[in-house]
Amino acid sequence: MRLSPETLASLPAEVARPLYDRDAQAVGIVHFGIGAFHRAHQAWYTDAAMNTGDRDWMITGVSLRSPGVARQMNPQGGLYTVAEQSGDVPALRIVGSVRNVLVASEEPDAVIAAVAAPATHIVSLTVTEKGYCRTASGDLDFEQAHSLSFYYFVTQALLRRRNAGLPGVTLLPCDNLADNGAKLERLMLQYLARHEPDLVAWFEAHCTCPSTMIDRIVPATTDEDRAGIAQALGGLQDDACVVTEPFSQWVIEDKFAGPRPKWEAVGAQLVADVAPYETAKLRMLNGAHSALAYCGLKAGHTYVHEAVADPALHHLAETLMRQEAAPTITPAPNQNLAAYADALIARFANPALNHRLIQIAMDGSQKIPQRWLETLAENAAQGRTCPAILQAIAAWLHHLTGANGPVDDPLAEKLTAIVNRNPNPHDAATALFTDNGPLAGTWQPTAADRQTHYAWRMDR
Ligand code: CS2
Repeated sequence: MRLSPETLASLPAEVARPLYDRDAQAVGIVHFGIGAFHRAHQAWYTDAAMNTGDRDWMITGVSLRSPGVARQMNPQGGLYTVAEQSGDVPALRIVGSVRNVLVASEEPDAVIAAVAAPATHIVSLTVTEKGYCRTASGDLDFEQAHSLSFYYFVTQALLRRRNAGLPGVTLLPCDNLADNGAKLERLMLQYLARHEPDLVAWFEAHCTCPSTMIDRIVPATTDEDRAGIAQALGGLQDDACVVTEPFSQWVIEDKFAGPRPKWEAVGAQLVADVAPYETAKLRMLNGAHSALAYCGLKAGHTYVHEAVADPALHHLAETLMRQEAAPTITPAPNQNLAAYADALIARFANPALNHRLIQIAMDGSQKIPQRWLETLAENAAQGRTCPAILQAIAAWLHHLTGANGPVDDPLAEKLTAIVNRNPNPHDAATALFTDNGPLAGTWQPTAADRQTHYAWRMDR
């Protein structure tokens, strides 16, 4: 038996469930990229908001290509479990905010209709860093942004909205990019200027793209997780369940084109400027995560909690966060970066969360600029080097040799070719980070850096 609206009543009493009448709520949000992260984060906040009485914020999820999530969620009427893990017994909650999942490659018209529907006010995105289809210089890569990208679907729907005299929408990016709202707005405008120039002025007048900082550690769900959750659900199978940590944070720029859920009533922060939170999160949490991933894999570890328990890597993460990243951040008045670093180390150490280093290691080319290179550049401008990040770069170069298995990165071919052609790490770094290299533009190794660490055969 699967978890579904019909079987909901038979769940054990300790499992929390939606307090609202799901069938009586309209869809107000269309979400592109309905993976585990969205289910444990924005959909979870939205469910909580509806639990407090907020109405009509059901979510239609969209997968661009893969039918996997639709197959998991639609037979369950969109219901799924969020399991918060920290000790032995996870806290379980059934989330009810997802109405259905559409697969864009199979039913493109339904996706356009969902975004164009009068009740839809927000189009949110977790399409990963590479899903924004950017060139190395940050412009839209028109080859990638083709008819199966969110740009296409949103544009087609906005045309319909404008022609029908409907209001615009808020485009809400929830991916780990610096200044994600401004970036999305710029890319979207480039897409429109090329494909629907008549829509540019309407978009500027009727749509907004707030920036957001989103945070919750969500490892990929395993078969073992699914088996454990089925047992806790009294035998009901949940193919769409997600496992996460108790912590979550969402800081949102208060710049909406129309109505929005009262997310602030359930823990989100609506602020005028997201930048200090976003910068701290990307450079400290994600920066340390990526360093632990590449250095941890090199040292033979599998999970984040194992890597951070290794004294050398613990020291590396501490140094990166406190001595390299934190000095580049101007905190918001209520933000304490030392306390933030303490909390991050504790979160990484959560032994109940099997967060694989290899999951974090993927798509390095898309992550490294905002996680490491901006920190390196800002320190270089002050005449400082960053030995921890340089060591992490060395470990990334090592990863690119195929040392940890096939390289999962949209630029894999280019990156591995550079590393194989340049066995000397200094040459490899020069080819990657300078001139027309795939990561050129944010930082380039200085003379002092060259004397510091990054030799991938060096010991950690
Ligand atoms: C991780 C993030 O996979 C990764 O690259 O660093 O997904 C991280 O777990 C989240 O950003 C935490 O909010």
